[in-house]
Amino acid sequence: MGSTDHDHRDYSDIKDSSGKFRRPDAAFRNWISREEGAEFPPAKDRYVLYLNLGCPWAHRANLVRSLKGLEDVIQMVVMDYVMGPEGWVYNPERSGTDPKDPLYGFTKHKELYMKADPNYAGRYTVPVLWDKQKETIVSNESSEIIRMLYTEFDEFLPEKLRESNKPNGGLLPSKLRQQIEEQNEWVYNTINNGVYKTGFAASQSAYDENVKILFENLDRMERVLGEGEGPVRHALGSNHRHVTKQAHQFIFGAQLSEADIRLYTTIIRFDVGYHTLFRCNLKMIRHDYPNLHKWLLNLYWDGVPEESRGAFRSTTHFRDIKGGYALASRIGIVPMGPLPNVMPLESVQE
Ligand SMILES: N[C@@H](CCC(=O)N[C@@H](CS)C(=O)NCC(=O)O)C(=O)O
Repeated sequence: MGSTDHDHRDYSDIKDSSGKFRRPDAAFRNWISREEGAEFPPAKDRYVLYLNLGCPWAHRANLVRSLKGLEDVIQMVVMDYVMGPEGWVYNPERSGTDPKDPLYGFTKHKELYMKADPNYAGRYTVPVLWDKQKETIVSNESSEIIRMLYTEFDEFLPEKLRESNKPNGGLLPSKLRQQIEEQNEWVYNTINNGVYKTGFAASQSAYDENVKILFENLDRMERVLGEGEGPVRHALGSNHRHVTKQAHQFIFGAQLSEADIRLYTTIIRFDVGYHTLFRCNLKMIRHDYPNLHKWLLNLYWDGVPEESRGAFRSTTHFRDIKGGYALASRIGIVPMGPLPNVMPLESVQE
């Protein structure tokens, strides 16, 4: 294996004996809650989101913070997309990031984990939701952080941005919850984490197996987004025949939900990152998946601004995505294409 100019940590330590990539579970799993006596109650300017702009899991949290309009309620600290030997670091040279940790002056993310728990022995992952008052990590699991952000800070927001006032029940409506959970399960295993299982496969057989599963499930999602099949039919019950093209902008029809958020951060990285650098190269979103591509561009270019509020585009940073994967894949050379990073909306409009 040739070395790169950058001395960075890689993922070669997290594979099993057959060369399969296994993502370890997050370690800090507390919840911010409005309930009386909660250990971590919601408050303005008490919590800080630590992340970088390359990581898809961190992107979920950044996206929901913007979608919800929580920029003035929850502080955000941005690290570099390049890792040092001990994990994520700050880079005073990189525009659009914090030169060092504004709370403690740390230069490495590891130091924040050590402050929370001096005996911590796991990975120093992003995102992290930090409590300035208790000086500890609330959570480092993105799927749980985003759920806290949907509802628990609503008292600090204008009426119309509160989940209880959203006409369709918000990002995780109770009537769709079970279907969203079911979809999260297969999408996580085969697509969100499927690209990592493919890209970090350390044997030919692990790669061959996972690349096939990934594309079978992208094909499945393409069908789900097509008319007449998938969750829209269930969500709308017997009225499914009346679903119009117009109504079918999101995975669950006319409303943006958690399912869109969790899929977006992987699909927007697909052509520019995973296709080349993770060898997920049987097909591309822009050329081979018309429904997924249309769905993606509708989110990125704000096709339904009342739902997406410019948040998908404003939290997507291609420099950090392309640079981050170039290093994570150990190649270290950032591919120029495909260009443009994202196609114009007109390319999918009839
Ligand atoms: N389950 C976590 C996974 C987070 C994660 O693996 N983040 C990666 C970046 S994409 C990371 O920080 N890795 C650091 C390391 O492995 O040292 C979540 O969804 O929040």
